[in-house]
Amino acid sequence: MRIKKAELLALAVKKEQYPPEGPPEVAFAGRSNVGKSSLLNLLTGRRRLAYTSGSPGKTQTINFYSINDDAFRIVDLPGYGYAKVARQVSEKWGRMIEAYLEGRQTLRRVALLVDIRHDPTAQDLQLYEYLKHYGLAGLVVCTKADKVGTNERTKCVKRIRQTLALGEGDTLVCVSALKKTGVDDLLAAIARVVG
Ligand SMILES: Nc1nc2c(ncn2[C@@H]2O[C@H](COP(=O)(O)OP(=O)(O)OP(=O)(O)O)[C@@H](O)[C@H]2O)c(=O)[nH]1
Ligand SMILES: [Mg+2]
Repeated sequence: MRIKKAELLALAVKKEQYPPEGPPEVAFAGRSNVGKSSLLNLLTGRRRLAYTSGSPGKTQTINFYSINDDAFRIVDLPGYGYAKVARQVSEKWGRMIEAYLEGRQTLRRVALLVDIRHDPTAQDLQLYEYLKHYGLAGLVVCTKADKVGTNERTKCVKRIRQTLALGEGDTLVCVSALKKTGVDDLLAAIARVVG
């Protein structure tokens, strides 16, 4: 599969702001700064489709993107785990994301993004368990693969698989937005869930 066209459909906080349910959706979730928005730009070949930032907390709304004339959608979620965000704000974000994850009939899968260099955090684990419960788990993306060498990468991937208790049927893909690697693998995995 190739992404030939991508357009922003909606920025949403509340359900009323979601675009009507249509084609299947895949969402990107993970810690702030892990590279969700960068990944969207990488996959779509558009450098500034989604805004990215060196400081965490850039994406604050649920952003719906229509891909290939609405063959499917990619949904860029706000990140979690940003220490400087007040607890009240972070609870609001949690509810915002939960409302989407629980209520969206057309949501097929949530890709959990984790930084390849770090062991998944307690919040990553918590989200992953939650995704399992809702039948949305099974796709993990290790971002910033350019930050580690080949040998290190194997070790990191093994550790991440162990921490998240991934099984044979679960897919793990390594990507680098910087080096533009992993696109084909991830698109293949996405095609399997939205196809
Ligand atoms: N080296 C490297 N840096 C990356 C990669 N992907 C993202 N980054 C950098 O990581 C930072 C955060 O990227 P974003 O895509 O904005 O992260 P996000 O997950 O959307 O963050 P929030 O919107 O805050 O949740 C930016 O400075 C990116 O340039 C990558 O593959 N390699
Ligand atoms: Mg973002």
